[in-house]
Amino acid sequence: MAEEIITIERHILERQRTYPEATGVFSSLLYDIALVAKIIARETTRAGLVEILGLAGKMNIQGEQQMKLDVFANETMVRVNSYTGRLAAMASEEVPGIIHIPEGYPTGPYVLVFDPLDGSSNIDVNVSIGTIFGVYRRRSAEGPATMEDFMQPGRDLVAAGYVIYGSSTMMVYSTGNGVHGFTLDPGVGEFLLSHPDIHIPQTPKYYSVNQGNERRWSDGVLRFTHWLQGMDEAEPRESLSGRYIGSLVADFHRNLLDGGIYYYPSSPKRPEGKLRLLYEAAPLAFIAENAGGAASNGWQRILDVVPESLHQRVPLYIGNRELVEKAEAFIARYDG
Ligand code: AHM
Ligand code: MG
Repeated sequence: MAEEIITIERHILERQRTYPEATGVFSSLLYDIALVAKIIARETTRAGLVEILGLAGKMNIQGEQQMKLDVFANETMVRVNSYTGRLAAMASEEVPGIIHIPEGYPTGPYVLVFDPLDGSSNIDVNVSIGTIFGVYRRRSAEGPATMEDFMQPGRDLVAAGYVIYGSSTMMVYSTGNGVHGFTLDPGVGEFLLSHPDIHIPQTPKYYSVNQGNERRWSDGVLRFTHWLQGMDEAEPRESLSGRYIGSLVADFHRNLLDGGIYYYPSSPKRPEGKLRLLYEAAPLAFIAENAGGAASNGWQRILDVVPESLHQRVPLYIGNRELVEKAEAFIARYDG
């Protein structure tokens, strides 16, 4: 019998039907994000052709130079989602403050957080990049959204996901009911269900960390890494293979499908770590947990960390639960 072909639209709608009280706003929001993904994917694959590469000359809030494609991705997300009446506001890694809905347009019950184009150092060299997003229900009653609407821990996410622009474009999302992956058929412009109900494999294969930072690691991180490499004499194990792309989405995606751990620890140079809680760590932690994995900042579950500011950073350990717990154990023992 032939396999069924399921578009992301149908998948989202069918899930919605299992919630009789659902108004459809949330489903439409997810579909809007899929549209943004398609537009960014189109632009990414044409990047070298349309001379879009290079620096736009602006600095973002993190003091980094923005690539043109970052600006494009950010603007696309904002333009698609500003006028639909589904959102109360947005927050982006590329924008300092809350992105409000323009005056005169209706607001909705959700807020959207996103990293429009993650792994931007990889754009110029044709290596995979990604988009990360999270959706929360607004907390304030009505009118323009407030900071309170964004200072929610990841455990309160109603949906999260990412898009990877790789050898093909994939969108992976969860609403807390399994993790599902869709591959873009560029010919018809549809995301088709290719990876239903993703579970991180029991046996991990890879560890992913920027080994170039090794001299700045704490004892705990160093010893944990030696353990992953099978070099811990007290507790020998089969060594994992090292893989590091430097695009969080791509590194996370590979480890989700093949098993493994990604980590970006804190260091004296970056005491808070590098990655952003709201735009990167929390949404991917939501995906990881829903796929049977885990995510921690080294001592606390990422989904329990309550943000105090929009652009807050966190150390991140994410992937197979057993490995994340082991990282916590090494950190507690040697860095405590
Ligand atoms: P970005 O949001 O500015 O692209 O930074 C986040 C990226 C992640 O995708 C990646 O895992 C990490 O930074 C790589 O950092 P490093 O080059 O320090 O290893
Ligand atoms: Mg990023």
